[in-house]
Amino acid sequence: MISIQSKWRYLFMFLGIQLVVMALLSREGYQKRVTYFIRIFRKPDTTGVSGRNHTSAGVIGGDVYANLSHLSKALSHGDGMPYCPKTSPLTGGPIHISFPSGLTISEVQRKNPLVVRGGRYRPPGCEARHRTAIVIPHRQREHHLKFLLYYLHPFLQRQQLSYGIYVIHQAGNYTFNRAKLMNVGFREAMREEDWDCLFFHDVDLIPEDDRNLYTCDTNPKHAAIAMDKFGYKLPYKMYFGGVSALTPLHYLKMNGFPNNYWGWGGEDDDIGVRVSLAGMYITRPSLKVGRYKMIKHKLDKGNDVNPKRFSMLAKTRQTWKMDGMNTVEYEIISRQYLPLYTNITVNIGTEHGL
Ligand code: UD2
Ligand code: MN
Repeated sequence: MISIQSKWRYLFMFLGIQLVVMALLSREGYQKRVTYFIRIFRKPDTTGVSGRNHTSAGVIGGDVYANLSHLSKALSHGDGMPYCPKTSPLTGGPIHISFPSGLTISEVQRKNPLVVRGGRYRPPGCEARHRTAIVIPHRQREHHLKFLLYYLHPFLQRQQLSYGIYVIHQAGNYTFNRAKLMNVGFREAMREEDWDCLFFHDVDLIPEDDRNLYTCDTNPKHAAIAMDKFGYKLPYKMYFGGVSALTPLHYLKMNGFPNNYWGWGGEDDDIGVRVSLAGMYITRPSLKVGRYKMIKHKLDKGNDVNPKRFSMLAKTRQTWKMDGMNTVEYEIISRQYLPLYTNITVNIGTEHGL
C-alpha cells in the first residue's frame, strides 16, 4: 500500500521525468544530442573537414551550401598536407535549384568566403587531387552568370577541387562566336596555371547533382547529358553541347574548337565530330547524375541562327586541322581578377579578320 504523501511524490516525479523527456525531444535539443553522438563515434578526420550534415541519401534539404559552413580559413594550405579522399565526404546528391529574384552578386560573395581573387579556390586542410578550370563564354548574360556562380562555387567546393572560374567576354556587338571564345579561354587559362582539366560551360546551365564530377576522364566528357529542356534525355547520340570536359591533351589533339562558326548553332556538333576525327570518343556520366536546369531565355541579339552551319558541318573532316587552336587570333582588351571569377574581355574580330 502507498501513503497519500508518497502518491504525490510519485506524481511529481512522473511529471518531472515527462518534462525532461519533452525538453530532450524538442527539435534543437534532440538534433544537438544526435550530432554529439555522431561526433563521438565517427572515424578520425584526416581531411580537415567533418562529414557533418552529410548523408549518402542526399544533400540535406538539397541546399548546395549545407555542408560548407564549417570549412574555415584557419585550416592550413601548404606542403605536406594529405591528399583529399578519393570520394569527397561533402557530396551528397541532388541539389535544389531555384532562381530568387533578389539575389545579388555581393550575397554570392558573402556565401563563398574561401574563394580568393580571380575566383580561385583550394580545399582547406587537404591537397586537391584535381585542378579544374571552368571556361564560360559570355556576353550580356550577367543575370545568368550571377545564378551560375551562386550554384557552381559551392558545387565545386563540395567536390574538394582546386579550381578557377574564367569568364570569356566577347567585346563589341558583332555576331557571337561561342567556340572561338572557348579557344581564347583555353589559351588564357593555361597561361596562368597548369590545369589538368577544362570545363567548357554555358552560362545558363546549372548542375543538379553534385555527384556529377567536374574532373576529366581518359576521353573527352560530355557532362550536360540530361537537361530539363530536353526532358532530361540525351537529344541525339553525338550531342556535345552545353557543358563538356577535356584535358589539355584532348584539346590540343583535336586542334581545339572551330573559330569560324559565327552565330547560333553547329559549333557543338563540329566539336563532337572533331573528338572522333582525332581518334577519341565521348564519355558521359549517368542520366541520373548528369542533370542540368537551363535558365529560360530567348535567342540573344547578336546571336542569330547561323545559316551556314550545315554546309560547314559537312566539311569538318577537311577543315579541322586547318582551323582551331593553331589559327586562333584575338586581342585581349582586359583581364580583371574579380572576387568570384577572372573576367577576360576579348576582341575576336569578325569572319573577315581582326
Ligand atoms: C545550345 C547549346 C550550346 C550551344 C548553342 C548553339 C544547350 C544546352 N546548349 O544553347 O552549347 O551549342 O546551342 O550555339 O543545348 N552566350 C552569351 N551571350 C550571347 C549568346 C550566347 O553569353 O549573346 C553564351 C552563353 O554562355 C550561352 C551560350 O553562349 O549559354 C549558348 O548560347 P544560348 O544559350 O543562347 O544557346 P542555346 O541555349 O540554344
Ligand atoms: Mn542556353
